[in-house]
Order: sequence, then C-alpha cells, then structure tokens
Amino acid sequence: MMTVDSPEKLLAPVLSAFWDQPESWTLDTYHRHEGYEGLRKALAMPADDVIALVKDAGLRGRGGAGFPTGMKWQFIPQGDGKPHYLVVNADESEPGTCKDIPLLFANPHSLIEGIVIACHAIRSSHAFIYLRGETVPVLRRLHHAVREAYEAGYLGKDILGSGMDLELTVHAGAGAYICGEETALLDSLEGRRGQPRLRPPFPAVAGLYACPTVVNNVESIASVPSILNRGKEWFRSMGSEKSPGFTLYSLSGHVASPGQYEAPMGVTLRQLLELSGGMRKGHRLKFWTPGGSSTPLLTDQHLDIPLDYEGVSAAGSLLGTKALQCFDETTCVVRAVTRWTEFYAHESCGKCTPCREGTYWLVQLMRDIEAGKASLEDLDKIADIADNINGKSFCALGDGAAAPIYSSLEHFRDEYEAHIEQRSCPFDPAASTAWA
Ligand code: L3W
Ligand code: SF4
Repeated sequence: MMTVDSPEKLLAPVLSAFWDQPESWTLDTYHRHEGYEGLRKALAMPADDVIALVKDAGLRGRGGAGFPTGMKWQFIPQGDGKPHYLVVNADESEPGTCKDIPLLFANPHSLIEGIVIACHAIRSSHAFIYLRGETVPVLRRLHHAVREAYEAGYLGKDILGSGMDLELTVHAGAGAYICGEETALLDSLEGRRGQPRLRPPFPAVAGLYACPTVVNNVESIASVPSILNRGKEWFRSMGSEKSPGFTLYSLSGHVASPGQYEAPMGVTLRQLLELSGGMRKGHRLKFWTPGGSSTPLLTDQHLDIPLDYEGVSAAGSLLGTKALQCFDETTCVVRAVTRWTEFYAHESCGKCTPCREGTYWLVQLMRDIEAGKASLEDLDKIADIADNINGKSFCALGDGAAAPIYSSLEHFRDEYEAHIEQRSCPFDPAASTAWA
C-alpha cells in the first residue's frame, strides 16, 4: 500500500491539472500546458518506437478491462494494404462512471493530441470519436476543439509538415449502454443497430468496415501525450509494476465531496476518502463499487485494498472504470441492487437468452424481495439465475448484471432475509438520498 504523510500528496493531476482554469478547453490554454509537444516528439519517431514506448510505460486501458494499450496497437497488422482505424470509445454510461465526459468537457485537446499520436503509431488516416449523444454540451465543445485542431494543422493534410494525413470524425450515439461494448459500438458506427459481434475476430483483425481497428477509451488515449512528453520512467514512477501510472477515480454517492480525483494507480478508498472529506457527516461506509455497478460490491472491510487491477481482483472484484460509488448505512442494499438490475434489464440488447430472459426475471424477483413479498427460496432462485447469466452470456453486460446480485448475497444475505422475515423493507427510504 502507498504511504503518504499528507492526503494532498496523493493527487497526481495530469489530465485534470488545469480543469479549473478559465477556458480550460481552448487550444490557447492547452498550448500553455505542454499542448501538442508530445505530438511533435511522436512525429519525429518511427511509428514502431511510439508503440514500444507506450508498451514499456505499461499504460493499461482505462475503460474497464485494463488491457495493455501498446499491445493493442501492436496487434494492428502492417503492410496489409487495408485502411486502419482508431475508434475512441466515449460512450461513457456505466452507472457511477463520470470521468471521460468531464475530461472531454474540460480538456478535449488531450484526447485529440492522443488520437493523432495513436494514429501515427498504428498508421491510420481516419479516426472516430463515438460520444454519448445525450451530452450535447460536450459534443459542442468537442466540435469546437476539433475545428481548432484542424485550423492549427494538428489534423488534416500533412500534419506539422510530417507527411501524415488524418481525418477525425465525431459521432454522437443515441444513448444505449450496450454501444459502450466495443463491437456493438462498431456496428452502431456503421449505421446498424448496436449489438455485440462474436469475438474473435477481435477489432484489431476485423473491426470498423471489417478493417483492423483499435478501440480505446477516452482516458487511455488522453494519457498518451504525457508519456511522450515526460517518458516511461516518469509514468512508471507512479502506481505498481503491473498497474503503473496515474488515473481518474470518480467518487460518488454518500460522500462529502463527490467528483473526479486523479491519483496514482493503487491508492486505497480510505486514502481517497481522507483526501476528499470522507463520508457525509455522521455516517459510515456500508458498501461500495470499485468500478461501477458491473463490478462486484465490496464493503467497509475492503477500504485498504490497492485500487489497481491486481489489488481489486484479489479482493474478489474488478477495478473496472474506477467509479467508486459509496453507500452509507442508511442504504438498503436490496433496493440498490434492484435499481441496478432494472438498469441492466432495460439496457440488455436482447441478443442472447441468458441475459435477455435472466435480467427480466431478476427484476421481478428483486422487486418482490424488496417489497417483502418473497420467500427464502427466492434467494436461491436469484442466485441460480445470476449463475446462469454470469459467464454464459454473449457479452460483458450479462456478467455485469450478475455481479451486484451474487456479491450482495455474499456480503448482505442477512439483509435479504430480513426483508423476507419482516415482510417489508427494514429501511426508511426517506433516510437515504442515494436513490431519490
Ligand atoms: C486482440 C486478443 N485484441 C482482448 C482487446 C479487446 C478489447 C480489450 C479488452 O470489456 C470491461 C467489461 C465491463 N486480440 C484480444 C484483444 N483484446 N483480447 O482487449 O477486452 P476484454 O474482453 O477483456 O474487455 P471488454 O469487452 O473491452 C470491458 C467492464 O469493462 N466495465 C464496463 C465499462 C463500461 C464503460 C462505459 O461506460 N463506456 O467503459 C466495468 O467494469 O464489464 O468487463 O478492446 O478487443 N486476443
Ligand atoms: Fe445483448 Fe445481454 Fe447478450 Fe450482451 S449479454 S449480447 S447485452 S443480451
């Protein structure tokens, strides 16, 4: 575990370094903070050296899975005669996750610079940003930044006299959670209904328009310019051997100061709470998610696990999107899980039976349990349904739907039983603000 004598020293503001400055989103502001210097360095390097640098730095995908970014770039076959594409997944919609949208709003040029560097590395001349469509102010700001980048010669023909050409298209999705799954996103981008494709082939082999495609998260790509600027040793000086670098943690729920906190990988929730003012006054942590509702719930017993891929896995969960949703003792865990389950049932794309049917039945049973109308056998039923979804569905949405069910049963079975024995919810809904 990381030891610090003062909580403020935990902060490692790179992407968020100037979010609070006036007009932080403009090219002028970005230029005052090393803006596009990483690109100049990258364009002076052979493409393979850029890939090697990002690989050696150890940057891992910040969208949920933690796949090594440089390795993903290296998968793109070279000399194949096909177009290569970079697609940035900006369809942020995992419950509790709120880091890519604020990043795009406050510092869009870090993403655009990262895109040009990545396209130089994988030898692509067309990139796409697939943005969550409801975020209209972000869409406008992104369009503005893209226009600025074209005018300054960072996009378009012969970028900075290097001979590299790159077109960047911003596409607004229609607000379906499944379109954050990389292959559903590609189908949606091609103009079809967004539903996951069978993998393999992975997008690196057959992605957009059946061509080799890198799909990366916003934060992953926006982190790349700093690695070019400051080097792999600097990046590796933060975090751990297998999970190096800094990242954006989103703190939400019953905390005193919700928001985005940029810190080295491997900090703990206890440290982040100390830094941010803790839980709301007079209350204590009951349960939390390390990476949105798709990652198994943890409890106050897990406050000291390192928030990196290894630490969270060892505790029986997943780091996911680093969306730390914190709930205090006023929250009914059955109610919280019911709301999440309703979300997954609503967002299930319907392609495969375990998820389509399973999430429907989970909602019916969870509503009965919450209302005190269920029996103890119904607890076995929800466990059985979750077991038939988890690992047996076509994509990760199914696993995500099962996660709150089995983890809440593991940690809070007594609370489920109390609903059944008392034939009502033992919590006063008015006491909790989390689900208002
Ligand atoms: C080439 C291989 N490429 C893997 C690539 C693959 C993908 C990446 C990771 O789910 C998780 C999920 C959510 N050749 C490859 C290969 N790749 N093997 O590596 O792949 P994978 O399958 O490990 O994960 P995934 O399908 O990308 C992402 C979890 O994140 N999550 C949700 C996040 C939601 C958002 C959002 O709101 N937009 O990000 C939260 O925990 O459950 O487990 O690129 O192609 N042999
Ligand atoms: Fe669709 Fe759910 Fe199956 Fe994924 S798991 S393909 S979201 S039905």
